[in-house]
Amino acid sequence: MFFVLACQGGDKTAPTEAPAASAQETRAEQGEKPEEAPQKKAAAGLADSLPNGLLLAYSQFQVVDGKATAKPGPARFDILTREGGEWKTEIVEDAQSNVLHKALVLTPRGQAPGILTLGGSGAYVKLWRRAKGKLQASTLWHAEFGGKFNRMRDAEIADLYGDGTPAIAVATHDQGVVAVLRQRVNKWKVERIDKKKDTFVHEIEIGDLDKDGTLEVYATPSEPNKLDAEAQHGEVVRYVPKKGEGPTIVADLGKRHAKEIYVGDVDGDGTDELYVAVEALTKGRGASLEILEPVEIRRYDANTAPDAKVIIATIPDRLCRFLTVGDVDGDGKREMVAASFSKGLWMLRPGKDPRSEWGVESIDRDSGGFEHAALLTDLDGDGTDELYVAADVQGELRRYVWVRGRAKREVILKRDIPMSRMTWNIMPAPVDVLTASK
Ligand SMILES: [Ca+2]
Ligand SMILES: [Ca+2]
Ligand SMILES: [Ca+2]
Ligand SMILES: [Ca+2]
Repeated sequence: MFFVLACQGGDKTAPTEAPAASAQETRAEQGEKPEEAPQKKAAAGLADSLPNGLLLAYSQFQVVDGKATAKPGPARFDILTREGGEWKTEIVEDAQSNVLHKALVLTPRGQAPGILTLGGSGAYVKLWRRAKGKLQASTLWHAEFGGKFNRMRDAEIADLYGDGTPAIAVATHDQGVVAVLRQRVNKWKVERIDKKKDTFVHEIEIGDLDKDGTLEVYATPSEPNKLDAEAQHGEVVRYVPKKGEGPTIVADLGKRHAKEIYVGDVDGDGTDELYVAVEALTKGRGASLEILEPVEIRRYDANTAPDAKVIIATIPDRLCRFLTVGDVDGDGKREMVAASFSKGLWMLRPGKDPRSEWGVESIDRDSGGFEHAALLTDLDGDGTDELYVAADVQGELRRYVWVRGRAKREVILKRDIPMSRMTWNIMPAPVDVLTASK
């Protein structure tokens, strides 16, 4: 039963240059039961087919004797669509990297859309398109930065130069490189707009906080990740590529740092603002780890001082790696969902004054993950956003819809060995783009 379902959904597509194909074949030959089965049962109100699907970016780990090891397998992204009353998964592996941090749709000027991926170790930005049904990648940028790690960590796409051409702003590890990829006739030109020794840049966001019509790029450089509880300094910096400006520090986080930021007009006043999920200040380690100051969600407007602490919410956890924004109840006002490491999902709603404390309520405590990737998006196109969450601790991809003010959870996918995979990002995409020329 599981196998049949997985076969229907599991058209594994290997990139042409990836030697991973043999590994996949081996797995199939051994008759190993696919570890993941799409959940067939639909919740009330879930249509048999959806016009939009999801792109899920993963690292995966080899399984020995039923247990996940620390040994990474090839990087992977999944294309998830819903057709004929079933969720269907197409798996794409890329052996040139051991992690894909993000997969998203890119439509270059004058070209058909493709799927852009950001890979780590090796660091690759690739664009995937179908040829005779198979997804094949072309490399837009490959780099070795000269440090210990080579990772493309995040990217956002926008018309940064106001010339009608999408540009790709990219964050990398571990030499602080921030780059903008600009479309040229037959290639993408890489402009490095920053570099800093031994620095991880985790996240990119794009918006127009000062409302001058020119887009700004925001990034989160920090000291290299430390697994112990020592302080890790970080900041948020701004670049204005069109004006050649930056980096300019917009948030100085002192002994703390952030891996997650969000830029957008959440409060609906017509101007973008920046939200920074500042990780906790902790003492001790392991079982004696103590949270001195929990996760804070801080707000910065164009005129907010870098050392200001406009805290709109605190989350009683150590880490918060995902903020996602949408309208879960269709009232035209936007909500923010914060996905924290081990304390679940949180709903944040601005009150009368969106520059002071917001309402915070727990959506689901039983949801966790190191990244805990989450996305509010309207896959069924009914005007309200659903919440999609990769609960990696539970090994489930879940969907939440709000019914009479309460979040209702359903499971889309479940894997037997939760630790065998880590979900780094979830992005929406139109089904016709995902399946074009299939
Ligand atoms: Ca601006
Ligand atoms: Ca606003
Ligand atoms: Ca709302
Ligand atoms: Ca919807």
